[in-house]
Amino acid sequence: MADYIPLDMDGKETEVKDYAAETTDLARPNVLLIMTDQQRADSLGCSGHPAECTPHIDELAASGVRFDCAYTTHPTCTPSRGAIFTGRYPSSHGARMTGMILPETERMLPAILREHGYETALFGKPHFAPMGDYPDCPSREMRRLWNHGAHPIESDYYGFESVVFFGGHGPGIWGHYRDWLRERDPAAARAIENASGENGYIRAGAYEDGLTDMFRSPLSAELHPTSALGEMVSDYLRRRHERPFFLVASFSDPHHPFAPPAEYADRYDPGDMPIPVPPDSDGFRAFPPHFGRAFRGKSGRFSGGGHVDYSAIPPAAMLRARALTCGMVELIDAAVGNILRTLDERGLRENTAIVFCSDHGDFLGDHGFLYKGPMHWDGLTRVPFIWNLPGAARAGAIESGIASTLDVTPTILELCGIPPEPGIEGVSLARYLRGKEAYERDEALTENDDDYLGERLRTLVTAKWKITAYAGRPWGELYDRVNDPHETRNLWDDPAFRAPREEMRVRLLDHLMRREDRLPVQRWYA
Ligand SMILES: [Ca+2]
Repeated sequence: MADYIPLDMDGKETEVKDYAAETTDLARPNVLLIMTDQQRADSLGCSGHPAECTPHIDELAASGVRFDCAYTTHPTCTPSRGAIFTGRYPSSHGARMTGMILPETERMLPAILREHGYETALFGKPHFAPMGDYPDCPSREMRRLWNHGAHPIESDYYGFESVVFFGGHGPGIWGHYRDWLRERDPAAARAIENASGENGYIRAGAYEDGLTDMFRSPLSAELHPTSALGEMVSDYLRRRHERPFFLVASFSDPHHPFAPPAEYADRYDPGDMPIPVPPDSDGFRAFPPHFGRAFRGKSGRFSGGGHVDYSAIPPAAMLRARALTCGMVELIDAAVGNILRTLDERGLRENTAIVFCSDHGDFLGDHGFLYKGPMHWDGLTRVPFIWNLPGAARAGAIESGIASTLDVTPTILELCGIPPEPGIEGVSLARYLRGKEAYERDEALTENDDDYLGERLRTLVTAKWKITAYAGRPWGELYDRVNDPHETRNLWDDPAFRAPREEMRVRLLDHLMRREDRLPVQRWYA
């Protein structure tokens, strides 16, 4: 790849940088990527959540840069995670929706870093392949294999030299966590194994107003997978490392079930939670047809939550889901605090770049929905995104420009002094983070191929507008983000907004064409 000069989105040769010189202030940094699953951007104290349950993550933001308008590339696990670890949109890396295997031919960030001398380790949930027990699926993450004693992932998984694997959600998580639990508390491990139900969920202590996936975890905070992950990552940091590390801590929470340990479950009063955006009073008639059908539980199926009749969920249960989520987020924050303390104790903080993000959000009651789906409102598509670089010029900054988790891979490569790979579609934030460049990104794309529903949608967000176009459909969505921040009025068919709709449609088309996959690379003229 040495002779390769990458092209930017406009097809121009990018500036050839002196990467060695760029990294002198942070030579060969360690990188710690902390990820969560299905966590909203507004769930943090530093982003304005009134519960203020995230003091440690807030500290990362206070001494780093928090992107206040960061968007996911896809609102479900595997496509979004694939984009975070390749810098390529789901339509380019190939895992277009969850339930697919991320192609192993993709150039993954850990593999590139490993080639450049990094030690690469992942703790927690990868979800690069399906986790369900599909008989014909060769996935190494599937529950049945692990629960029958196999350990199909130990090392060499998508460029990670070592993997401590957690599969699934809730207290019934499988993988190496089960081994840890068996050793730590054999009776608790047996109880989990005997009670595991569909999807590995264990239901215990359900709330009277709740859905079946709102309950108190039967595990104590100390034995909960979130705490276990914090402890395992801290143990890793205490070990001696001969090489710089790329370490991923990937929490399975606050993804549903809404099931924090008992002592965290009742800590937040549902009555104190921010009130969700109400469902459309007109039955979603001004929205694409699947919105109203999905709300009434009549959509058949879609990726994320197509099985639920949302119209039957009482508002009190939505507030309960929010309060339980606060409990899960607080436990994540405690685990992050554990990891940060260990970094400090080991003297690693001054040479470790830290990133905090989530793969996507959760409606959590907004517009009457829970979980996720092909409705790209902000609760789902906007994510926490914090960069904390030692000695960085912008400590404490809040960047309100549009950001994308597509930029994780190119940014980490540049921070580590490694040239960009062909095919990367994100842009590096490294120079911005170091205070050497102004912030430039002004739009972000969220893709969604929902094969269950037969919808292919693409959303482009700018400071002023959000547009969603549907392949082969006459309908779409247009929201005025400034005057309608809760996205309650779809302006797509409003004649008064025809001009901005067409401008945004052209801008979306231009973005799609400029970022279309550039692989394979042209090597010669003919
Ligand atoms: Ca997810």
